[in-house]
Amino acid sequence: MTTGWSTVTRFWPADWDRDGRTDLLGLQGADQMFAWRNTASGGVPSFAPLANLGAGWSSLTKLVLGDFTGDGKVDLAGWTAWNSDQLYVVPNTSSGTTLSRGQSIPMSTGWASITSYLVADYDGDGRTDLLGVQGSDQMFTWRGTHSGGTPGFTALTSLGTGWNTVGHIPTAQ
Ligand SMILES: [Ca+2]
Ligand SMILES: [Ca+2]
Repeated sequence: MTTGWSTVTRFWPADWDRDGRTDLLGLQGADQMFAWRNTASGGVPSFAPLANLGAGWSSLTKLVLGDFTGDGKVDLAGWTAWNSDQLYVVPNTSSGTTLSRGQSIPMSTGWASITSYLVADYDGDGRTDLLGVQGSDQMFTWRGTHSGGTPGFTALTSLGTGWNTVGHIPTAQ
């Protein structure tokens, strides 16, 4: 495929333009996000030149992917790495073959004590929820309540303690 990947520190597969083909998102260093649109055809893999999704990503930790706005396009979420513990949603604003992201949208606070979390539609209503482990033992859920393209989550609900006895839950560390 392409060269120039030695500066990419982390990357994620995600269909960022929602065309049914898996694209790549990658952090260059800690701060700059790029996206490579999948242009595969006829069984031959290929990628478009990188698109710039902006800087400032080092301020967010524990990035996860999910459709948090309800438009069918996968978004990013993470919480501030220092000086506060606020969850942000970074909406996917891509249109056609142009990859882009919108301004980060602040959600709830209180995330500093969450050690790992995952994305799932836990209540089966079609909206993406979050599940997180506080410390190693207590699990919480935040139900997704997005409406009209605006992301939202309920206050947390406890799923009880004893989760430190359960291994291998796939979460964002
Ligand atoms: Ca795609
Ligand atoms: Ca979305």
